[in-house]
Amino acid sequence: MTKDSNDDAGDISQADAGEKKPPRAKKAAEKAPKPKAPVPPSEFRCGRIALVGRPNVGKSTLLNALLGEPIAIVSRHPQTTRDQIAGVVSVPGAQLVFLDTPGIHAARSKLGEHMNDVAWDTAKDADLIVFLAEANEDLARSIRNEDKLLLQKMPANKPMLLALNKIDLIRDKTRLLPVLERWGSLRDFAAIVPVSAKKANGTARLIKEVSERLPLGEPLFEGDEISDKPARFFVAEFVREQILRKTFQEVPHGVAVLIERFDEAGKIPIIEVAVHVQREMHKRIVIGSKGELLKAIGTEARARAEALLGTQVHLKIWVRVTPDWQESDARLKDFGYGQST
Ligand SMILES: Nc1nc2c(ncn2[C@@H]2O[C@H](COP(=O)(O)OP(=O)(O)OP(=O)(O)O)[C@@H](O)[C@H]2O)c(=O)[nH]1
Ligand SMILES: [Mg+2]
Repeated sequence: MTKDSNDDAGDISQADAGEKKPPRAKKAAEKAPKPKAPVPPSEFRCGRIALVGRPNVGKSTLLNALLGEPIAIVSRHPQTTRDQIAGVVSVPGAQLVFLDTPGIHAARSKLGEHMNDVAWDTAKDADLIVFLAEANEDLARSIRNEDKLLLQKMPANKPMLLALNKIDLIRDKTRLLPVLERWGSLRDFAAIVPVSAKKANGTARLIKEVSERLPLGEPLFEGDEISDKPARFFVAEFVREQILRKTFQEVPHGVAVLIERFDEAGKIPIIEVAVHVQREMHKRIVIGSKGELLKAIGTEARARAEALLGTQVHLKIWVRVTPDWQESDARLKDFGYGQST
C-alpha cells in the first residue's frame, strides 16, 4: 500500500451530539411479521439463496427490496457489488438468507476474477438459486447470449428460480408472455417470477416461491440480524457507492475503500476511511475542485451511515494512491478481497 505523506482529507464531521439509537437492524426486525400460530420447530424452513446473474441486472436492488432496507449498494455501473452479502428475510415459518453476489462477467483483472469466484462459489454452496435477468419485451432480443451461457454453467443439482427484473420498463405487459415461455424452454425452472426490484413488485411472490422450496432447518440468524456483514463493511460500501455515482469511466472501478478507524467509544462514533485510487489523476478527480466532490461524497455517505447506525457519526475520508492494487494478491487481501485463485 502506498501512503501519500500529504494525504488530502475531507472532514465532514457533524458537531452536534445526539442520543444513540438502536441499530437499524433491530428496527427492521421489529417490523417483521409475527407468526399468527407458532410453527413447530420441526416444520421450520431455512436456507441460503444465491442471487446470481450478469452485472447490472438488479441483484442488489432486489436484495434491498426483499429486505425492505437499502443495505446493498446500487449504481448504474456494472460490477458494483464485489462481495457476497447476506440479507435475512423472516416470514412465519421460514428464514430466507438471500445472498447478493457480484455480477458474473469477463474478468479483466485479478479483482474481477475474484468477484466471479465469489459468485460461482455462492451459487455452488447455496440451497437454492435465483437467477436474475432483465426483462425485454422484444421477443427476438429477450434472452442474451451471456445469459444462456451463464445458465448452462449453473449447478444442475439444486432448484433454480428465474426472476425476470425491470418489468416496470415494459409498457405492454402482455408481450411478456411469449418471453416467459421462451425462458421456460431453456431450463426446468422451479418458478419464473416477473419482478420490478426498483418498485418492489413481485417480491412477495418471490419470497413465497422460495420459502416453499427451502430445506427444513433451524434459523441461521438471530431475530434482529439482517446481514452477516458488520456495520463497518456497509459504511465503507456507502462511501464507494457515492464515488460510483459521482465519477465516471475508469475512476469508479479503480476505487477501494477501507475503514481505518471505527471508534464507537464516545457519544458520536468516529469513523476514518481511506479511499484508494489507482492514479494521482483519479485522486484529483475524487477530491474535486476545492475538495467539493469529496465533501459531497462524504455528506451523502454519512447520511446513509447515520441511518444504518441510528446515530450521528463523525466521518473523515482520506484519498490515497495505490497503483495497480487490483492486480496484486497482497493488496487484494489487505483490502478484504481475499485470494483471487
Ligand atoms: N427500471 C428499473 N431499474 C432497475 C431495477 N432494478 C435495478 N435497476 C437499476 O439497474 C441498475 C443496476 O442495479 P444493481 O442493483 O446495482 O444491479 P446488480 O445486478 O447488483 O449489479 P452488479 O452489482 O454490478 O452486478 C441501477 O441503476 C438500478 O437502479 C428495476 O426493477 N427497474
Ligand atoms: Mg450488485
